[in-house]
Amino acid sequence: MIKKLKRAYRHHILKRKLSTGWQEFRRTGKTSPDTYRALRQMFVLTRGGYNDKVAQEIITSIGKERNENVEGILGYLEEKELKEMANHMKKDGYYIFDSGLSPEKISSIVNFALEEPVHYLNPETGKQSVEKIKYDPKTPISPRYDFSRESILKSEDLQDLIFDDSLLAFAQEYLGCKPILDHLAFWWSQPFNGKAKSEAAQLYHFDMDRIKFMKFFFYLTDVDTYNGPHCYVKNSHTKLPPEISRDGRFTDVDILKIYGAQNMLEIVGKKGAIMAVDTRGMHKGKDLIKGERLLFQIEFAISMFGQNYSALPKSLIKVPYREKANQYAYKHIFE
Ligand SMILES: O=C(O)CCC(=O)C(=O)O
Ligand SMILES: [Fe+2]
Repeated sequence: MIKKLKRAYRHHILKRKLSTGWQEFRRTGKTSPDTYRALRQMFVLTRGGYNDKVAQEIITSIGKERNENVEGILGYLEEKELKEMANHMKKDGYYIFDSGLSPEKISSIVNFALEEPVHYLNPETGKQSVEKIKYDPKTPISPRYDFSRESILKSEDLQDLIFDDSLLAFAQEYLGCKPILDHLAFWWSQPFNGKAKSEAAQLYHFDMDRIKFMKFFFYLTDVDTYNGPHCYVKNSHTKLPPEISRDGRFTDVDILKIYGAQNMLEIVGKKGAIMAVDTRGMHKGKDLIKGERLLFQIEFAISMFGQNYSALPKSLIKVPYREKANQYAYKHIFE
């Protein structure tokens, strides 16, 4: 009884905070750290119910654009095929595409990632370095090396993916309304004796940056069980089980007990592989035993409400995409 009352009180407080937060967001386009914290707490408290309800309202109010015969990196797709693929993802929480990046594109992106200076996760402090270094495959100093979003935009190949019509169309089918590009990430991973696993996203967790979102993952190196496959718990993107009653990181043993081995997937793949993942579900990158992994990631959401990332300068957009960047899907992260 006391527990129930406590929960009701907490729910009431969070609801009030979020309602104020939404008003502020409508006015300013920004979410305060306090509101963002409330979003994460409400996600856990309602086991995702709050997100589902608010998402439905947003989806209805924004609506969809027609996806007629889209062409892009995922191939030439009719609406029916897009729907089928998105339905698989709605069921499982992830989808692995048949098509992938061409060998030319892969080597061009890898060369870029070997030349462009990168921040690294400092294993002592658990923070990202301010300085940038050149990634050296032979001298590991960290489990993870993240390119800044400004660096990402220097690559024309990556911009081709960021502005790809087929990815956008798939995101719309999955999310249910016109999607917004809301985040980009690109990083190298190396073995590092299991150090800084939490900061390197190598322990199971859920992401909760937005009300509803999804990520495209691109493997730029061959990924097997030893060099950091993305691990995903099948069908964990729906209601949170009662055992997951907090935010944070979870051990493999916790996850095994709650979801069962049959649902714990290691997504291995050749370089060039493309997948879509709803990382509201439980996931991690497996820490590496040998080799390396280079991964590019594009995130789409239904609303920017949530985590605040600084805007990116429009001037970084390459000529072919300057016009496109003004469209609804892209304009939110550029200024
Ligand atoms: O490294 C991975 O495969 C997972 C990274 C992760 O947690 C994320 O992108 O949200
Ligand atoms: Fe994550």
